[in-house]
Amino acid sequence: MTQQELFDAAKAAVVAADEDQAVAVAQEAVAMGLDPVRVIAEGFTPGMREVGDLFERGTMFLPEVIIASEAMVAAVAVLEAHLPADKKEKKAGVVVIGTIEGDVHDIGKGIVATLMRVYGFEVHDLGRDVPLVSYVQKAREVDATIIGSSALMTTTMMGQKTLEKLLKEADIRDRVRTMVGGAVVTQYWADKIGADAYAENAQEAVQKALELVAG
Ligand code: HCB
Repeated sequence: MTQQELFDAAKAAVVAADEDQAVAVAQEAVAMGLDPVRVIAEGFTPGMREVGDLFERGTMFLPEVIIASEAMVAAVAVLEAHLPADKKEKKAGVVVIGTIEGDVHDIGKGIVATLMRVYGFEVHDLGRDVPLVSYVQKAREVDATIIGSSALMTTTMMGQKTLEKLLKEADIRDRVRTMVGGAVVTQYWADKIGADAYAENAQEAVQKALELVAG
């Protein structure tokens, strides 16, 4: 199997909501020595995007989306186990990350958190459906450098705007950098609410996080 064929097989397994097949493809990728980050980004993630399109068009229904996302999570777990362990002696920074309250979408946020750990960040993952005040509390507690929030719905992205306000009210906005992401979020939205960075995917999230701590 070529690399491109494997990416196609990964996408197909998620679209077919076939967990066994998705795990088998992930294991094959490991056996082939492929970069786990590329397999997630160029194989499984496009599959999940296709699932979203099918759901939107009414040709796939919520129970199938749930099974497809379980297939993706299982495959990503296989690949994440093969990411290089963080061996950096100096911490890149402290990150608090979570999916905004009211939102249960956490696959992408989980990938971002994992990749940030690989790049030497100390990551505190608050999970999903996270009350806004929890970001503020955790950031204070661990003296966070970066707060990353994820929103996949137009309703919950409003929480990212409120979070900016809460951080100012708590008087810690000038001590942390904020990064926003998630399917519905854009650079325009980040600029509009005054977030310090927007990342379209996990690799970009790491790159922007490194720039934020450097700058
Ligand atoms: Co869900 N859902 N869903 N869903 N879902 C979306 C998000 C829609 C866009 C689908 C659609 O209509 N086309 C839509 C939202 C529409 C909108 O508001 N504009 C939607 C809806 C409506 C809903 C429900 C309301 C459906 C219902 O109940 N009727 C419900 C929400 C309930 C709730 O949250 N209160 C719901 C439920 C579900 C599940 C449970 C079935 C499942 C989630 C499982 C889980 O996450 N544990 C699910 C899924 C899987 C999706 C889609 C199909 C895929 C999301 C995904 O995992 N993508 C999604 C369609 C889509 O996104 N196009 C659909 C793959 C990951 C890897 O990409 O974008 O999340 P990502 O993350 C990237 C990137 O954004 C960035 O890096 C990540 C890695 O590369 N990033 C960050 C993410 N977070 C970051 C944070 C940072 O700081 C920086 C970068």
